Amino acid sequence: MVGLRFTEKHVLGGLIALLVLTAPAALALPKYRLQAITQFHLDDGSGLAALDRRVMSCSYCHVKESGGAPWNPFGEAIRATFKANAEAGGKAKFPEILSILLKSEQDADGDTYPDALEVWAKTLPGDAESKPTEPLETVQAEFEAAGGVGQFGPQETEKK
Ligand SMILES: [Ca+2]
Repeated sequence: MVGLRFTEKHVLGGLIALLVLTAPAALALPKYRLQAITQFHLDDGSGLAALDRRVMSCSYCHVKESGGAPWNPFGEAIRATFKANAEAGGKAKFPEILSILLKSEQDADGDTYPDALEVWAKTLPGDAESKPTEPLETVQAEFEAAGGVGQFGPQETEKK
């Protein structure tokens, strides 16, 4: 009996290890998320960290916290930018796509604050419930004074 319990323990341990290895679907595309965090300058101990335990939640672009389909309006805007670029014969990668999208001055979630402005204000561009508290004109002026959309261009290190 002692020997059997020993074996059961091992089987159980193996199952737990398997679950730990296969469970984090949220980490399916960590590259995109890490790239966006860097490109959006979100790794500076800003207020966005309060929205998730890790600086940028998967729900920044996805509907579900576990990532994957479906996407929220900002995630869909990224997908649409990828599609338009490919259809035009472009081969833009993720950092360039983000830059193209933010420069296009779209407002994915329709809360009147353009995506680039929300990225800079550290609110969620794919959630209309999340937006800056100051008037649009004020935030826009502060954003331009701080360098505008140019600061969200593809990072130099990614071109190497
Ligand atoms: Ca918005």
